[in-house]
Amino acid sequence: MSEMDKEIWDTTVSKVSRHVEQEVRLKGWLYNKRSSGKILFLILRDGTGIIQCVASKAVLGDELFARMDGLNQESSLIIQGHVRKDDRAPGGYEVQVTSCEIVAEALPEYPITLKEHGPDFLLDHRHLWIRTPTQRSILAIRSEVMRACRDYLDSQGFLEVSAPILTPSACEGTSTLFETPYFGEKAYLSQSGQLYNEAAIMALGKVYCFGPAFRAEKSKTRRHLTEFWMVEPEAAFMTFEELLVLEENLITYIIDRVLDKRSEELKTVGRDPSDLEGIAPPFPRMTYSQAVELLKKENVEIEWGDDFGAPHETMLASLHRKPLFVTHYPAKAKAFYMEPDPERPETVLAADLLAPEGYGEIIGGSQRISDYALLKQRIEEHRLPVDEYNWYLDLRKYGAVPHSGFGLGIERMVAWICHLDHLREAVPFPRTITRLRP
Ligand code: NSS
Repeated sequence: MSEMDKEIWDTTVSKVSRHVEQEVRLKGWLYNKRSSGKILFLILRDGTGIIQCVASKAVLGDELFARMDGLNQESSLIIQGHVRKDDRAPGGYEVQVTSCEIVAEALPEYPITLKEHGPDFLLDHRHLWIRTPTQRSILAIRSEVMRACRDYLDSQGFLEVSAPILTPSACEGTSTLFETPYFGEKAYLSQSGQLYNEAAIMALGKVYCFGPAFRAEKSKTRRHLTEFWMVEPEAAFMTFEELLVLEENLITYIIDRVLDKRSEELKTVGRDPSDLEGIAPPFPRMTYSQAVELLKKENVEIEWGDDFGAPHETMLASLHRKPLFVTHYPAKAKAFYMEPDPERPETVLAADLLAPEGYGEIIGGSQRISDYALLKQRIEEHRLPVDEYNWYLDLRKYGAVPHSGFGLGIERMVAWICHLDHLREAVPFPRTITRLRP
């Protein structure tokens, strides 16, 4: 069988436009159906899209037609038929069924119906809910975002390294650590691969890790998961200024990729692409001190030295259509490893990137301390066990260099792109303080 024949024989809904007036075979699930007694309209979904298949009693025969007519939603099918362009059909194409195989008949009363369900019901049925067009589209966009991260960083000469998940120490503060017994001692689920990336750049130059991160976030917010995915690039000799440029370029690349490859999915989730067009460097910037001034002018309660909460971020980011960099945070509001600003050492060379439309921080990044004595002092000030950080301090003993990196939260990025109300729809199986199942 030639490649072309094979593609026709095992095509997908997303590719039917290439096979107009040809016979194809589609494998999928029954999403909906209607019957006129002699004609059946079967709506088939196959993971790549949805298409209407028209089956007549004359072609299928009485017995198969009756069985098909009685099928429940979600029954699995292999349908063979002729592709026709039809502007009236949803999606613009339909299939005239020539034969049909029922793979498995679904039980009646599929729990997810077209009527409104509450969020808890849907989340309890997340294993089925992901089949619906909107959820499927969000997950397809998520996959595109993740691939875009890898493609962009690979194209810039970064190498992917795998950071450990089981770790003996904290990267982002001890209050959100997940503890687990580890053969007679305690281990923690990784909050970030950053510290290991810092070791890896001294071997490989430019690296990124990409994996799940865990935070026992005690607060119940729309923006926090206890398990989320993060891509974390890190590069030796990269300055703070270069870091911000890398962030802008990565975000722009991701947005362009989704606009290019996932326009159908954006439509399905109800996102107007023009909201995202025009997201291009340079992104606006403001220092933390300028941001505090601005917030005070708007009568928002904040004191210099406080970290921003969701309302602060939302207000600041609403000033622009593009994401906003807030830079030079007070050292005491941030993690232990951040390089002080030589001009104003009570602040650090750190930047958060705040997405517009109330999505808040999507990236946290900084230049890292490269001086041994200062880093040790910061570890002590943060009351972290120095012994566990000796290997990390070693990196400052043997050829320290200025270096920088950041972490982009995948669910925050997807939530912004898809205009979601809550991060839990941006991940296949969300984990929050109140949800471990399914
Ligand atoms: O805590 S961060 O701001 N920074 C770090 O973890 C650095 N160690 C990363 C690095 O420089 N290599 O988290 C980075 C991003 C943040 O901007 C969010 O987009 C996301 O990770 N993030 C989260 N997403 C979902 N849920 C929770 N709880 C969460 N925490 C951070």
